[in-house]
Formats: sequence, structure tokens, C-alpha cells
Amino acid sequence: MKVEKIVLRKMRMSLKFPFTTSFGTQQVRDFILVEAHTPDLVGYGECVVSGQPFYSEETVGTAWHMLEDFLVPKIFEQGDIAHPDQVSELFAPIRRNNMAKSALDAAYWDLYAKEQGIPLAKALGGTKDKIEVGVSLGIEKDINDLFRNVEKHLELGYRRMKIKIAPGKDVQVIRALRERFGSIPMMADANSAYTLADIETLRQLDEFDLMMIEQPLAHDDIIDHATLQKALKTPICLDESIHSYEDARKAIELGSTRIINIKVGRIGGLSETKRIHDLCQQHGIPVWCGGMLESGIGRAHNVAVTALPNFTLPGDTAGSSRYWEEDIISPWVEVDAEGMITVPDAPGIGFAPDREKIEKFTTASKVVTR
Ligand code: OSB
Ligand code: MG
Repeated sequence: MKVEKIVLRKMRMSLKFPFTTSFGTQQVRDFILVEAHTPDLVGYGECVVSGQPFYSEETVGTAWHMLEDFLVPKIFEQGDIAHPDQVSELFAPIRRNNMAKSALDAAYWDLYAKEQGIPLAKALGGTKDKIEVGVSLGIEKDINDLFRNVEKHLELGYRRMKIKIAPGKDVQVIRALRERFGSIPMMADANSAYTLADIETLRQLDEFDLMMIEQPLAHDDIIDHATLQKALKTPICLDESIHSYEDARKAIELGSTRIINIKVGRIGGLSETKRIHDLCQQHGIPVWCGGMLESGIGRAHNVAVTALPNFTLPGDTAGSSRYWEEDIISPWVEVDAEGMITVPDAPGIGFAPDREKIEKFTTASKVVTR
């Protein structure tokens, strides 16, 4: 791939709603967009950082520094990159900073698929024409707002409801939802809000037949999660704790997790996504694609990876209109009445970037030429 120019953009978009998790409330989405230009084509990648280091340690500032001072120079020092797997190999000596790395990996995957003239989903080994999706619903002050939100997304066809929980907003919330909506497919995401001292509360969640409890314990833990999993019937799904193939291998070996939420940014890209996907498949561990409130670009990559066969549980890749008044792709990612998204068959990510909207939401940019 003859990349002559890489463009970095700081982006700022506003969500249609404030999104509250156990670690805070977000409405402004600050992130970075990466473009890899050849004379004929552009590959796009989204760096799913946010303004603050609350989900992970990376922010727009740290990722910009890594991209500008280390990752882009490393790519340009390397001669030609023939296959996108080489990007993550090239970055391996640089510790962590996975979201920064992932943005370039994703741009090269998009570009590679465009050069081959095939959809990104196919380039990755995807087998599905349509993917199943659920929705992640934030914590609400008033339970009636949560009821309305669940009702709305059930009506729209979403295939499972993920409910954010936190101490004091857990058992009673889940109980109220079960009483009101019966046996709908439902799970809870704690974003690391508990410790083993809360085991009685977590055990109470066992009676509600949740599909899984996502990341109940510390963001960097795989030991206590193994202890907790032994005490629960409900499968634990790890999110924050899994940053690599090696993390996934160890968590599976310890019995810390029965399901893995794969977020392309958190694990450093699409090549690592494939590796973790295959490992989980070998171990009978289902995976699903998590979300980071992405713009259309990151969302399009998520649709493509979810076409891989072991993404057997509905993901968090809701439609563009859940998040945005204006998205930066055309057409938007759309969910049909059955809660499915059709995997596009155009080359690359298969959704055309809307250049006008991209310019509109760019707050700073940097062009690096070879
Ligand atoms: O834990 O999965 C999470 C959003 C931001 C940070 C962490 C998480 C989330 C979500 C939203 O749950 C998923 C989405 O709709 O993109
Ligand atoms: Mg999560």
C-alpha cells in the first residue's frame, strides 16, 4: 500500500443524550480520526479515545502524542506495508497505547480491502451477511426514563438490552425491569464498580437470568473475577480487563470469563481482533463487539468485524441515529425491524465518509507526508 500521506484529525461531536456509566457522564465525544492516503484511495480509522481517562488511561491528548511522535513516524520509516497485519507487528515494541495503535491498524485494513476491491468484512474472514445487534443503555436518575428507553429499543427491534449498573442502581433496577418487561434478553454492565466485598449484591443478580454480567470487578483484574465466576451462575463477560490475545488466553485459562466483549480499540486493532476471535472460538467462548459511542467510521469497522463467525451474541453496535443528529458517513448504519444490520458489500468499510461532515466536526488536524 503506497501511503503517501497520513492525516490526523481531532474531532468533536455531540451525542443526542447524556450517557452515564459507573465512571461518569459523557455527552461530548472527543476522538481522533486517521486517514491513510494513497494516490487513489483513502483508508479510514477511528481512534476511540475520549477526552478523559476514565474508561481507560488513553485520552485524545495521549493518543495524539503517540500517533504524531511515534506511530506515524514508525509507519513511514518502514518501507512498503503489503498487509495490514504488519502494522500491529511494527507497533509491538511500543507498550500499550492500544487505541492509538488501533486507529492506524483500522485505516490500513480499510485501505487494504479497498485496494483488493472487497468488503472489509470479507477481507477479515467474515462469513455473515447480517449481524445481530443490541443496545447499551446508560444509568438514569429516574427509572421511568430507563423504562421508556428499554421500551423504545424493544420496539425498534434491538435484540438485547444492556443495562448499566452501579452500587445502589443494581438489583432493584434489574428487578424492576424484569417485572415490567418479563424475560427479554438482558445483561448488565458494571464498568468495574464492584469488589469481592460486594459478592452478596452480585449473587442477588443471579436470580434474574441475565445473559451475562460485564466487567463487575476492577478494570485490571482477572484473579478476583475467577473467584467471583465460581460463586455465580451468570456468565461473567470481561471488557476493560482484556487488552490483548495474551490477556484473553490467561483469563480463559483462569476461568475469569465465559464471554468476551471485543472492542477493536481496547485490544489494538483488527488483526488482534481476529486472533482473539479465533482463540475464543477454539475454547467455546462466545464473543461480541463492544462499542465506544463511535462515529460512523468506527461503527462501520465494528459492523465488519462482527461478520466473523464467533461473534455469536448481539453487540453494542446500535444504529447511527441512536447517537447522532448528523453522522460522518453515508448511508448511516441502520438497524432493521428485526434488530439486524446488513453488512455492506462495497469495498472497504463500505460506508462512504461524508467529507463535508468530517470537516464540520474537525477541531484540529495534522498532515504528515512520507
Ligand atoms: O463499557 O461498554 C462499555 C461506552 C463508553 C465506554 C465504555 C462502554 C460504553 C458502552 C456504550 O457501553 C456502547 C455503545 O453504545 O457504543
Ligand atoms: Mg463495558
